Amino acid sequence: MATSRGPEVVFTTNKHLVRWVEKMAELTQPASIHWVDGSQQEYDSLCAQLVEQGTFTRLNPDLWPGCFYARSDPRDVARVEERTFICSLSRDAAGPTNNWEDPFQMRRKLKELFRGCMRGRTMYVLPFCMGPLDSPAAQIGVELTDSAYVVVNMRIMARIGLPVFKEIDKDTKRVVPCLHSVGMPLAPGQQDVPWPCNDTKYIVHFPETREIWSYGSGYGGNALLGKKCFALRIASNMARDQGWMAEHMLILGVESPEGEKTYIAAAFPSACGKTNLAMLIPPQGFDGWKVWTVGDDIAWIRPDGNGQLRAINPEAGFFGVAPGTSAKTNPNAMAALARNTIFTNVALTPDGGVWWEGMTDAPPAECLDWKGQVWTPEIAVRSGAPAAHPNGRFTAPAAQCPSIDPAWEDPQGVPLGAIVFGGRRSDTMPLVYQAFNWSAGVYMGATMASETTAAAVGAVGKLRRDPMAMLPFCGYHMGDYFRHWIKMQRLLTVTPRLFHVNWFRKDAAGRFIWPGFSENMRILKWIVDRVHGRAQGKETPIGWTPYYQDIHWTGLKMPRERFEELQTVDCMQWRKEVIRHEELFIDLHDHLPPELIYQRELLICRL
Ligand code: TSX
Ligand code: MN
Repeated sequence: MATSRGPEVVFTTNKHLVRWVEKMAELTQPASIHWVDGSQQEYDSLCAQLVEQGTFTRLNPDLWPGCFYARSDPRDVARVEERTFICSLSRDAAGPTNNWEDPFQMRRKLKELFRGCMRGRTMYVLPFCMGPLDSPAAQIGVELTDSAYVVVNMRIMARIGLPVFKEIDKDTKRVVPCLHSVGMPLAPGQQDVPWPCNDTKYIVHFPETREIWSYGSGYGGNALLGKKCFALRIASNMARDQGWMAEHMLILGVESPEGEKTYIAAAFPSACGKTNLAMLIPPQGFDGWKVWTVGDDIAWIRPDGNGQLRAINPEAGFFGVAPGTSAKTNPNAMAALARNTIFTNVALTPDGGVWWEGMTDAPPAECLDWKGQVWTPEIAVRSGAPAAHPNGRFTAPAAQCPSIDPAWEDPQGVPLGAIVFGGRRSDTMPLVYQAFNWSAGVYMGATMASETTAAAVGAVGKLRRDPMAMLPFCGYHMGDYFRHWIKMQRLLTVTPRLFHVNWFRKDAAGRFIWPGFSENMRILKWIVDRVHGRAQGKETPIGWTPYYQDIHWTGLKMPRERFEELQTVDCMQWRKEVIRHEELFIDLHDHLPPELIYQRELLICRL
């Protein structure tokens, strides 16, 4: 198989790009260079090569056509926040919520790490476009990687290959250079392992020069550099400078039986079911209503010529958490991942299929777990070990999702009527409320928090602040980020309405009060009605809440008292909540916009 290509085919006429590739090849010393064309043949041959290497197992084509299965090294299973750096010129520009190192020192350190790190491997030159190729909002990067796993995953998650080289050669957009290595060079004759990686890990962003350097990991957000590194950390810097927003948000469209379409973007921390909401199927009692999916993770949002916010999904696929995904919780995701999907760190069944906790009511009698060990329900009772890693993933093409919006690749993006924040809160937070205005809504997003679950590391049930769900993803000072949010209003003629939802409130007995999932449609409809000025709002100290009679209840038994319990705004709980807002604000105080200080005062007065 030809792995070394280059001079015989001209992939790009961009001299800067060619020179950078040469320079990085000189530094990392790969055995060969492969310019990625993005074709199906190339994808097929890379997958075949990954099967040969033992990285991939081809799943049973009768059950899972076009699907592959991978197990990572057990030391390389998630993003590594403590190894993620924002190397701006000044420490102050990165802010207290990011790890910072001096960019010159970091560059020196990285050069040493990367020196010869691709020996014995192929360096793939992977051009990728975040956003539809023909979109003025799209951005381009080139990832140099020594991982074929990264190349095939990126082919699902982004637009890659020849059309992107063609775009680069137009020279109309700046290219973000991204260097990635698993950090495990091969000596001559050395046997490779299925999942090469290194215990030393660095995920480094240079916001001023717009560069990404990633070393030591082959997993998810550490390695698929278009996603969190580019589309959030680097893009949040571009967005601040250029007057747009790079957000950790799903985008969905609600269509009424009359054909009215309202788009909503929503930010949730992990373990709140973002992907499930993005692919919601309306419940009983919502005949003729439809929810369309534009994206499940990232939104790039900018004002159009009329001062209306429009959003694009910069991604082309879903890199979703598998455990908990089922035909009950998310049939659209199950359909999307039924073919042409890459599964990582889930369980492998004897018939060449995949399984994970929550996929079916009954577990398989026997399978191989994510570590490759024999797993049975009986063994699991004794060991407590799950078959799939809690962060096990599917990489599935967005186009395969049955609810994918007809406009999901519209180069202009979709117009946003509402922005929703949310968190997992067992108390204090009502099911839904609307902010009084833009500033109050920014305060709402800035003070957002979520309780930790077993899926995350650390204590279960601990409240964590996660402003706009961007805490791990904002590529600059969080206080300046709030300032940017406040300033965005000036660019708008119509401001989207801002809401907060909490599907996870519990009663005194510790049970979830709200059934969630499809039933969330009832709340989406109230939000849509508010956007169009059709529903009343009840004024409370924190914002507007729905009246019982303004929620469409057909198909769900929800006694008025139960609903009031869900919507309770308890001033005593809220006074405690506002005190806790101070914890975050104290860290950011010298960069906080005065509007947020003022909003906090107003809230305290109303309580
Ligand atoms: O994704 C969830 N959503 C959003 C769906 C569109 N989950 C799963 C969270 C983990 C990713 C939820 N879990 C939701 C929810 O709205 N709500 C809950 C809590 C819950 C769990 C089970 C029940 C009810 C609520 N079961 C019964 O009522 C039988
Ligand atoms: Mn995410």
